[in-house]
Order: sequence, then structure tokens, then C-alpha cells
Amino acid sequence: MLPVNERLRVEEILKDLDSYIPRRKGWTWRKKLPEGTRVNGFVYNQISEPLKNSIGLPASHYFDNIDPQPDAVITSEIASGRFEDDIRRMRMAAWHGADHIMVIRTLGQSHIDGLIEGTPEGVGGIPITRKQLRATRKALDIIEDEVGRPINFHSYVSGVAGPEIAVLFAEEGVNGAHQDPQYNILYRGINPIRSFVDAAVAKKIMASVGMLQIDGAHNANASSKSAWKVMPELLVQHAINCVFSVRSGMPKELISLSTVPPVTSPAPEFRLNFVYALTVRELFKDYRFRAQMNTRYIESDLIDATRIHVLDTLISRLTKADIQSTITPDEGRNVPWHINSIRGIQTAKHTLLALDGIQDMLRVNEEVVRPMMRELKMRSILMMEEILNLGGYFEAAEKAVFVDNGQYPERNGDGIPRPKYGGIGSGTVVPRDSDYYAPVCEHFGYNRVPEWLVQPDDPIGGCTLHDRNKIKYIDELDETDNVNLRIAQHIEDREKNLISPEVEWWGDGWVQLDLTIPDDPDHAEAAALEIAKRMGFSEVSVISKTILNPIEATYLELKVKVPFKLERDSLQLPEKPDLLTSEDITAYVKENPMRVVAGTIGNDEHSVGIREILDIKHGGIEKFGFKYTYLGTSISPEKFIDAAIETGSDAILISTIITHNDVHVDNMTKLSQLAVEKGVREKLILVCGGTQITSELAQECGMDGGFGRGTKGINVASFLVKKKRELSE
Ligand code: Z98
Repeated sequence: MLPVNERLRVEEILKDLDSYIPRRKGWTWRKKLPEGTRVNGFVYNQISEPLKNSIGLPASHYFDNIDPQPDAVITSEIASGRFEDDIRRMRMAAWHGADHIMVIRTLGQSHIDGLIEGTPEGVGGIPITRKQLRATRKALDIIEDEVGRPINFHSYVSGVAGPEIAVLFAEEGVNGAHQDPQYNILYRGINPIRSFVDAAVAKKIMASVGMLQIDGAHNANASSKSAWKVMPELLVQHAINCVFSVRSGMPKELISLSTVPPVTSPAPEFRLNFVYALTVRELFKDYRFRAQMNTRYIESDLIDATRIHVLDTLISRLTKADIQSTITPDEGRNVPWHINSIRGIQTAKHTLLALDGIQDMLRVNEEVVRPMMRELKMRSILMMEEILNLGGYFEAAEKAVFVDNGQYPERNGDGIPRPKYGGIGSGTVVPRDSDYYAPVCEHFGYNRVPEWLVQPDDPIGGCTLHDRNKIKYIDELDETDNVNLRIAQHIEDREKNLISPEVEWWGDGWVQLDLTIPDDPDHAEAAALEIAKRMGFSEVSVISKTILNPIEATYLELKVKVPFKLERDSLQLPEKPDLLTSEDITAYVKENPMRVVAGTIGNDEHSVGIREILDIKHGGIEKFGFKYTYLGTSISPEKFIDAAIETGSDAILISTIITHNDVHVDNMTKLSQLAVEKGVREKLILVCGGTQITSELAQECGMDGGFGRGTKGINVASFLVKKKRELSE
């Protein structure tokens, strides 16, 4: 197993790929835990087995670092264009709780009539090749051992090479794929007849290895102008692909509907989305559901995307989702950044856990929703009827019935027309001869296997799905575009121990910068670009703008590049304080009550810092059981000592921000000398805090310890307990 503190080495993964065998085929669901399972005292009804290694939600450290895993599979879509960076992101995603990794394909692969080989770089995704699949699956084997949960690897069986890709996926252990002939036809302009014939073959092959299928209905929503109006059509598209898949040999458990809440606010989104979600799940109750979030209305604003994601995931929990997808604003602005992938996963995990068991507490008001569901069903049944009346799917597609922006039966006249005999690959489907025979096992349609054969592939000694030796592995075809060239820089930097920031590819130098400029959007944009240049960044561009007020201020997100790299070994790491745990401190103070006097010293009136260190509200020492007497501001050293004696305190906490004329040094020195003079120095722990204070400086001035910027109550509490233990020894 890869040690958790070691990087994934692409060069290691690339070794011996010619003999790599995927460890399993087919889809894996999470192992659900019984309702009522307790984790750290909390009861959960919708969780699954925990991970071996993982990173919990930000607040998990308040709960003993628990990281319960929701019951739904969580998807991360990855589109860096370089598979060697995709696999790093997969490792990050898996640690945060994703177990379904969808790799987006490079732009244009749908139109390539055959397989690509090697490891070329892609645009908006990677070219899917055997080598990239093997390398990724091999990396996922390592990652799933590390997190202790199977990870489903997924991509797309679409385009004019659909069946070839399905065979490739079946051979290489890809666990799931999008497959929907309507996608080819409507969005990729591929001939309708060819698309359905290819789909039947592809689905049969996918089913033979237990791959999960996701359909493409959501694309009607993503492509239409008035996306909420295509709801009846979404139901129709799901129905067409479901029935066609079952007839092609796919079991219903392997068919997952890709459903999206069709609309977002400012529309009254919940009413529309909830009724739609109830309807689609009722109509297709025997099937699985993959809930995607709305992508149609995502802007390039991260928080906006997050709000949409949370509300969409609420719909999933109020209805059902076997798979919860995550998408980031990257989908809108085409900057697929590591951090946003992870934020998407956190959003899904957080929302699913937050809403654990919510359905048990609520009842849907049937009186309200039933008529709305009925109306939606009626509209889609009418649409299906019209398709039949027109002569069938091909005739309807030719008449631009699909992706029309009118809510059926209204029509807007702007649907996508797809001629039955037109498009890419038209005229390429030929009928089989009556004695057609192919020596392959997983086959759609008739195959006149000679009677004397047990298996159709006996004459060739087994097809590639049964005899891996028949698979031809091609390494690289392009000497100028391959992973070896790309990772050379990566390896060089790693060996020289260089560091530069990244957002997308290893150490790519990109930085996200956000600024608020007090001006109108045009001036703010020009100013932001100029500021970034003067800060020394190169390649600056604005990726998102939010108007706070048309003239008062504009918030901007920039993408900028750092034109240098750092030497890792030259970095000075701050010493980590050796802290006692909260439990240790609390237990000690319970057994050995401790009291302090505190205040700001001399003429210092800055009391915010010391209050943070004292008060329970801010996680101050009071939280651990310390009693304190707050003397106020501008307290003299004499008063501190007298008060400590009077109250029988163990320690004096002074605070000082003012350093003019070294007054802080004088005050610390005076306090410690006075303690000596009054004969209490041995009994009292003297501590000073303030922005300019260091432990060394405080000790030079006769104090026991000093605390600077960033100090929290626990730092002081831990110090006081340790010191008290020393004194009592
Ligand atoms: C998703 N976020 O669902 P190309 N087939 C289907 C698809 O939905 C898609 C493709 C193929 C979305 C991503 N969906 C968009 C049914 C894409 C992709 O032609 O290689 O881009 O196929 O995952």
C-alpha cells in the first residue's frame, strides 16, 4: 500500500501497463449500515461503511474527527485534460468521500470513428485511450486500498465509436458509463439510425460486465433556453432510453436515470424541482437515480454554485438518489480547479449528512403535489403519443420535436431538427446477411453460430473479453504529445525539490486572487488587472465579477500566474507548539483548580486580545475550567501582584500591544521584579501576550512565557497546566 505521506508517482504507475489486469469489473454500491447506527454518540439512518483514511468536514474536529459516509455514492467529475493530473485529483477526491470518478472526454472525441491510443493531452477532458484508462484504473487501485472503499471509474460511451469504446471499457474494467443514443443525435449531430444501432451493441456489452449506465436526459435541460419547460420531455427521454436499454439486454438495476432539478432561483425553484423529482422517481421506480445538480443556470460564482448544489441535494434527500453528483462553477467558466472539485464533494457530503433521515420526519402533502404530478405525467404521455403519431422516434426527431422551449403541448418552434438519413455516419448501417456470424460472445442481434460450436468465439480461441492475451496494447503513437514529455518537468521539479502553486496541473503556477475594488465594474476590472500586474503576477485575467453596488464596489476573482518557484528545503517551518489536548487540560483543572488574574498592563487600553484568551465564547481558558479575575485595562504591575495574592491565583496574564519606547519590555520586567520583591515569584506563573510578544522576549524580561499573534485559549491553557505540573513536582 502507498504510504499516506507519499506522492502518487506517475512514472511508477506507467510501468508494466502492458500487463496490467483490472482487479474487478462492474459497478459497486456503498455498503449501507443499519438504520440507527451510532457514530460518536450520534444516531444515523442513512450512512455507509466508514473509510480507512479520509478527511472529514471542516467541523469534524469538534466531533472526534468522525467522517461518516452517506449511503449515496458521491461523484466527482474530473476534466483537467491531463490524466496524470486527473489521478492526483482522484486521490484528493477519494479522501474527501468520492467513490465515483467521472472522467470527461476531450472535446471532439465523439466524432472520431475509432479508438485513440497513447496519452495525448485533451481540451476540457482527456482523450480516452487504453493507456490512459489502464493508468487511471491502476492508480485507482492504489487509491481505493488507501481509503478502503471501491471506487467506480466512469466515462462516456457516446459518439461514432460508441461500440468500440464499450468493448474497450469492458476490457479495461471501467465501472460505469453514460450511454444514450439520444445524446449522439441531439447534441453531437450523429446519424439517428447509426446511433440507435450502436447503442444496442454498446448496451449489450456494458451489461455483460455489469457496468452501470447513466442516461443523457439532463442534457435537454442543460441545452434548452427555458430549461424548466422541458420537464415533460425529460420524462419522455428517460422513457425512451430505459425501454431501449432493457430491450438491448440491460437489467434495470444497471440503468441509472440522470436527473437534474430543472430550475434555480430567482424562479420559485423548490416547487417545480420537488414536484418534478417526485414524478420522475414515481414513474421510473424500478430504476436507479443519479442526481446531478443544475448546470444550466450556474454562473461563475462559487457561492452561487454552492447554494444551488445544497438545494439540489436537499431534493435528493427528500426523494432519493443512489448517486449524488457534484459539479463546480468550473462547468460554467471552464477552469476545472482541484479546490473546487473538493468543495463540491464537501457540499454533497455535508448536505447528505445534514439531512440524514429527514424523510422520516416529514410527510408530503399529496393534496398539493398530486395534481401537479398528474399534470406533468399527462404532458409527457401526450408528447409520447405525438411521437408515435408522427411515425416514431426518427420522424419526430426530424420534425424538431426535441429540446423545444415550449412546455409540451405548447410549442416554441425552436427544437433541434435531426434528419433520419442525415448527420455524421449516415448510410453506414447495413443489414446483416441471413447467415451472419461473428465469433464474439457479447453481441446484439442475431448471430448464426454454427451448431457444432459451444461458444461463438471458439474458432478464435476466445474473444478479447474472455482471453486478455488477444488485447493489443499500444503504448504511444505521438512522439510530441505524450505523458513522458509532460511529466519530465514535473519530475525535474520534484527532484530539485521546487514548489510552485497550482490550481489544475501539478505546480502549474496559477493562483486564485480575489479583490474588492471600490469602483464601478469597468474601472474595478481595469484596476484589478493593473494591481495584479504590479504585484508581480503574470498572465492575469478576470474570471468572475460580482457587483456589490454599481458605483460603491465590485468583487472580482482573478486567475494569475506566479513567475517563480521556491526551493522547498529553504523554507523555514514554524515550530509547532506541543499542546496538551482539551480533554487533558480540562481533566487536570478539574482535579487541580486553577485561577488567574488578567488585564492589560501600563497604559494599554487594547482589551480585545486578552478577552479572547479568557472568555468561554471565544474558546478562552474559561472553557477548560480555569477561574479568572479580569482586572480591566491599564493596570499597574503593583495591582497585578496584589490582586494575584488576594485571590490566591496561580498565574498573572498580562496583555500589551503598545511597544512605543519599549514600554512592553519595561512592564514585563517590572512585573517579574516586583513578584521577586514580594516573595511570590516562585508561586506565580507570569505570562504576557500581545502582537509583538514572543516567548523568547518574555523570558528575557523575567516572565515564564509569551504569546504572539494567532494565540488561542488552548495555547495559554496548555502552557499554564504544564507549568503548574512542573511547579508541583
Ligand atoms: C454529466 N455533467 O452528466 P462527449 N453522453 C452523455 C452525456 O451526458 C455526456 C457525454 C456523453 C455532465 C457532463 N455530459 C456532460 C449522455 C456529457 C459526453 O461527446 O465525449 O462530450 O460525451 O456527466
